[in-house]
Amino acid sequence: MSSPDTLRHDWTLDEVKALHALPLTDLLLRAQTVHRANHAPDSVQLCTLLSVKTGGCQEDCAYCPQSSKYETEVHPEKMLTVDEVLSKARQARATGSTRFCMGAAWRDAKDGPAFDTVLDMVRGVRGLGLEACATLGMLTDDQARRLAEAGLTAYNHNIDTSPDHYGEIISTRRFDDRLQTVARVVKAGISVCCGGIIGMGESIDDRCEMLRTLANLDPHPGSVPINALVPVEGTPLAGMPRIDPLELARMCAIARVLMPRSMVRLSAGRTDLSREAQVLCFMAGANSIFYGEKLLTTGNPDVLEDQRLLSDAGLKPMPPYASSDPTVQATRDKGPQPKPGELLLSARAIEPAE
Ligand code: SAM
Ligand code: DTB
Ligand code: SF4
Repeated sequence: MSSPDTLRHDWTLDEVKALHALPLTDLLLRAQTVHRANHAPDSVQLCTLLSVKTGGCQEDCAYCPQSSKYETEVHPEKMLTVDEVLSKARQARATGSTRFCMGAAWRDAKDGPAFDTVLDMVRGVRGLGLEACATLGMLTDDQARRLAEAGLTAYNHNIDTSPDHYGEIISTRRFDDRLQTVARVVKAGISVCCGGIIGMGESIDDRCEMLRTLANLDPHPGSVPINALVPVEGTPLAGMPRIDPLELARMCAIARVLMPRSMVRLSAGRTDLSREAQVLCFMAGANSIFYGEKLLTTGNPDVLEDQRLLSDAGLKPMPPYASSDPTVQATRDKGPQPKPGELLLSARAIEPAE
């Protein structure tokens, strides 16, 4: 067994499967050991999502309510204004969130006024003292560079599942297209947020292969969102059974062992998890959550509920830029700087709920 802080990028599928096959208690012990060697064990990063351009997407991702190929309750909306977005970002900051992630239902970002507006949103969010993240679909090198220049901290672009299972889920783009955008984000000096979804009918081997692909990226993604499928009426995956929370904890633990310094984000699906299951995921090395009553179009636990969970478990919100990803650190000094008053506000710890 390698030391708990060694970074490897040569994991084999057999090694990952062997981790998956461990008794959960043994796997949790390994993950905790790695976690404690690399992170403050009592801190959880709070990230807030906002859909800045909802619905009408041309892709056919089988899990997604925003695809125009499926009849769901999500309908195309016009893009939010910079003021609307910054008002939501201020609200998120007031509840203790430190990263604000803006999502657009795009196959790829198109140059022009909409992209320029996103750049203004990024600058505005950074000006509030928050880390800024965006998820806009595929990017060109030049778009990645412009996002970096605007001060973007991180870019979310998930591989979603294994290369083998990918064709069952999405037909309108290739797995390699995703990896290409991830490489462009790295090149531009933006922290990569890249993870996937479980509960889409994939095998255990697919889950292991997905984690292996992420862990063999060099550098490792700065954050790794682990989503449980939110089955949405009207999408092809609407009838999928909910995944076993122990499987989610197992995925968090394996991600932690494979990618010791990355933030492992317990992402979509928390509304179906008990408090105990969520604490198990934190024990397994998850140290980040989406925080706020909405993900992009579906629900997430209430802010008060999450504050109470953290406080009852003796966990505290992580300050901004506390991630050990050097790229996150470097973006702090690039792009718009917050005024001193704004910085103080964002560093304020949330009050524990009564
Ligand atoms: N359109 C961009 C893209 O696909 O990269 C950005 C937005 S897209 C909604 C971001 C990610 O949300 C997807 O890659 C997927 O991992 C996740 N996601 C979407 N719908 C989901 C669902 N129903 N359950 C779990 N995760 C979901
Ligand atoms: C990620 O991995 N999960 C988030 C974020 N990155 C963009 C999105 C989850 C979306 C869940 C379905 C919805 O709310 O539309
Ligand atoms: Fe479009 Fe992203 Fe949804 Fe796929 S996941 S349909 S690319 S918004």
